[in-house]
Amino acid sequence: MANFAEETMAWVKEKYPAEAEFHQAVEEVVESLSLVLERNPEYRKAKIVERIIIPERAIMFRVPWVDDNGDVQVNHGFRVEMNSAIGPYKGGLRFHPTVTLGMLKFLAFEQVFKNSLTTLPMGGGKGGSDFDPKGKSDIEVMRFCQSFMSELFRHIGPNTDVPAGDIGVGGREIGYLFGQYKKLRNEFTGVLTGKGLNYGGSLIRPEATGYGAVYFAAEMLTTRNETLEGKTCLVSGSGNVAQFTTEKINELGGKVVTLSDSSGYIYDEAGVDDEKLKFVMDLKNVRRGRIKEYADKYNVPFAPNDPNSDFNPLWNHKADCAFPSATQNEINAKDAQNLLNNGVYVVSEGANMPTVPEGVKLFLDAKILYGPGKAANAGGVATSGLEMSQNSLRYSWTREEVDAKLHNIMKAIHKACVEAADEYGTPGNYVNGANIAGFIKVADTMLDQGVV
Ligand code: NDP
Ligand code: 2IT
Repeated sequence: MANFAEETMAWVKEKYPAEAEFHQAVEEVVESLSLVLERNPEYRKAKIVERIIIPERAIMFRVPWVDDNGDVQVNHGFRVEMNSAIGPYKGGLRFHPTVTLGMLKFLAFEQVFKNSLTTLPMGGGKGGSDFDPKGKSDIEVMRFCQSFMSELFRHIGPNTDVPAGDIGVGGREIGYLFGQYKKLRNEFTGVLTGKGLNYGGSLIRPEATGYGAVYFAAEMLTTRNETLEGKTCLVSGSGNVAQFTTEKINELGGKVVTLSDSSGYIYDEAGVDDEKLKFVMDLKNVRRGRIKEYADKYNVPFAPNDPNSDFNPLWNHKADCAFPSATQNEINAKDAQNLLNNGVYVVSEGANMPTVPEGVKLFLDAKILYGPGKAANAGGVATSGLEMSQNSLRYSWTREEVDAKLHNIMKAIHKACVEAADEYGTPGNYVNGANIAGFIKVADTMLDQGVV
């Protein structure tokens, strides 16, 4: 069956030569599936893997807008509707200059398995634009979002495709996108998640990805009868996921000593306590400033990114846990080795695919507690699913209710990963566990639904 993985990758690389991140995501999954495909020949016969790899639909469109100087700008817009076997397409929108169709295909592909793991009925999708919200005025962001939605609206709907946030898309952007959708459709409906609390958003949705990644780490630690109490943690990023990862680590008695953005990172040996975290939230969510200001305010070291370095010094500090929460491939092989050398034995990925394959291999060989993104960061989309449920009910659950459901979902995901890893002969391997458990539900459904 190793042949199947090789043949599939040769086909994917030939068909989509420029989509390196997509190759990486597909390769990890097909490598996990060899025994599953051997035990279930009906999946091969029905070409389930090939059908999961090809998006059901990929939409690409022009997004023209006018900047504050009156100059016309134009960006690319995309929505990849990857798989709707188990529910409407569901997944975030990313606004970042690096966005391409291939990048979104990797994210949509990961989303299919992640959403399957959540236990909720959601298919997989992802979209976005190469628009960079950094440095833009609120009005420019609004004009961009309105133009983006002027095309996207005809492809989405509460039972069809439900976008949400991701890098560069938070509450502000979701608000503008929702406003334009409502205007164009003349319909108030739960078509986006991550909405404001006044208009159908769910409590805990902003917190959910970070909280979920920490709950997942805590679950992994329980397998060794340990908790997060007293653990030193490295966190990257300083956006939505990093902020609420930090909040939950603090609540559970851990200490976060690093945060970063694309300019560099801070190291605070005393820990980013709740008061300092409040400063970070204001800095990033309101003033939209750079993390270096933290170093200036609290008199701690800041290291700017060194484009000539072959490792990221953020991952080279003594610690117990790492929560990569910025972006894909932010932990290279050297960083992974540095983490191991520094005593890190828990890695819970808030970001999507933050570790390169050689790094993943190092973690698996070292038998540390390594929770891959599609399991560890599934709390965000799971809580989006809970937002959809509340919108359908025209009701809101309390903070405690949503948090309890999120916590239970993260425990269920952890259990599903452990059981699948055991059943397929790789105990403790959460990568195989997540890929296999996520795949089987989608594959069985596709068999049930026929060749569509
Ligand atoms: P935000 O836009 O809120 O924050 C992103 C953070 O990562 C910022 O600090 C940003 O720095 C940094 N960053 C982004 N791109 C790069 C890059 N190329 N190099 C270095 N730093 C970078 O996004 P989120 O916190 O929402 O997302 C973070 C990660 O979590 C992503 O991988 C996302 O896909 C994943 N994720 C998010 C979920 C959610 O619910 N939001 C759910 C599941 C996963 P700067 O501001 O300087 O660009
Ligand atoms: O990567 C992800 O899971 C997200 N960005 C969240 C998707 C969602 O629909 O909430």
